[in-house]
Amino acid sequence: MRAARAPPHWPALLLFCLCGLWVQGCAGTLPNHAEDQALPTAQEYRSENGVVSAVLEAREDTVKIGAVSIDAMTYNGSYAGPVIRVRPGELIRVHLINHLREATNIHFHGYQGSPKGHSDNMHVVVDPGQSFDYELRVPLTQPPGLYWFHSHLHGDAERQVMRGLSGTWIVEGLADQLPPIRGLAERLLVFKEDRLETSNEPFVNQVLHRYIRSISGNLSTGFTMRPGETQLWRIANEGADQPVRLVLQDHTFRIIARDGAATTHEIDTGELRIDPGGRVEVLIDAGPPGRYELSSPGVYTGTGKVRRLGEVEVLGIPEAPSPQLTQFPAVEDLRLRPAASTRTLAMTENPAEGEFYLDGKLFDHRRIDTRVPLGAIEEWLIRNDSDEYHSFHIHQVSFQVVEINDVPVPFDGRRDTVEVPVRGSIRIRLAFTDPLIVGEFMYHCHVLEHEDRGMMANIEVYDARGPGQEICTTGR
Ligand SMILES: [Cu+2]
Repeated sequence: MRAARAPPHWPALLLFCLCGLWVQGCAGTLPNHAEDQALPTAQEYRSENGVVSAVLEAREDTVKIGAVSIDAMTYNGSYAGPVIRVRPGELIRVHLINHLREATNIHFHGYQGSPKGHSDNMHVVVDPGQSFDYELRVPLTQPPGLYWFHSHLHGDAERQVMRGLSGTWIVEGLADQLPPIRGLAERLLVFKEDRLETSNEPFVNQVLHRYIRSISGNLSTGFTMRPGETQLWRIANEGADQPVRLVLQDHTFRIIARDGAATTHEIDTGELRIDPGGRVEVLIDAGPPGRYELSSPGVYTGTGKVRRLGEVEVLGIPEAPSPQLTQFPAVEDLRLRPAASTRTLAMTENPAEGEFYLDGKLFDHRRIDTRVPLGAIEEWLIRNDSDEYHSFHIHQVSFQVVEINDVPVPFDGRRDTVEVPVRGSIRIRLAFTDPLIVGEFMYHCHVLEHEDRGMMANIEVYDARGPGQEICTTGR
């Protein structure tokens, strides 16, 4: 471990136009590969006596995604990534061994505990051949739901995540908050993306255009449901740069949680959109017997192109759908609290230089960009003063979106990752009220290409009263 990250060396990657990627990437229909038809069993770690212990070996691997071989970086050989299941109050121990030929580290996305020491500390750098013991106490107040962890090494995060260095953590207890979902069949869908610089395979070139979007480690997937059966799908976008759009033919997604936290009510939609780093948890009520296509419409192409991701076959003995959810956990509407400070944040870029900025500055790990006293409720206006897609994410705290493009947004819960519209803005409220988060952490664009190229900043939450003083901790 090094104590701090040296100034970044920019990897010799080509700047990659998001629009161009989607224009190329979404056409065509994938052939059915027999090996695609089942979701692989993830390597799962569960807690014993309040502790979940995982050994994660970061290494280079050649992995098969459907019929396509890619040069991957994985934890323990699994491209889809391991899964850690934990409950609030328990301890996560991860022994990271770096077998790569380059440095790496791990960020636990959505973790609302300490950013210091061996916890979710972004100043940790694990050099090749070295190891590091992460130890994270899951706060009792951590919302139960879906989270993920990934490499967060500034300058290399996009490439390492694209090649596979991520996994999933699930905080158990969602059914305690939403009892009608107890006992439902549960599916975990992990989306990742990779792009190959070259390929000799016509299928990869002509159908995939060398853009490998995978679903739980496969090019496509398929599974069955009974007519009327309700399932819980937990869907994570662990891709580096791209939003995921998802449609299940003739079916509705009943959103019950987003970014690991229950929403304030059920939100029904025919099409999911998940920003990079984002997660949703949805209920699906299976329709009449038949085969239904799972697909991803293209983003920004305007051409209506669709990538087929698999299908759900509905067959067997009918079941009664689970009842509508009427009771959701109480979450405070942060608009009802006075904001101690209002800040404005601009996302800008210089395409000619391949540089991306927050407030006109490239990231510098030695610089604290924002200082916030513990206990503050703040309002941030985040502007996208550029012509491309950005996604805002902050470590350690979730936030409430109150406006998009100056239009008020109905309160429906907290997020930790959200799109900032092109040439538009979002206004969010953040509660820096939990003493656990005192320390330094980061906020950034979760298009990791942009983060690597500078669109990130440091925040310090400090305890103005000094350690050991009473601080109001309501308003999470
Ligand atoms: Cu961005």
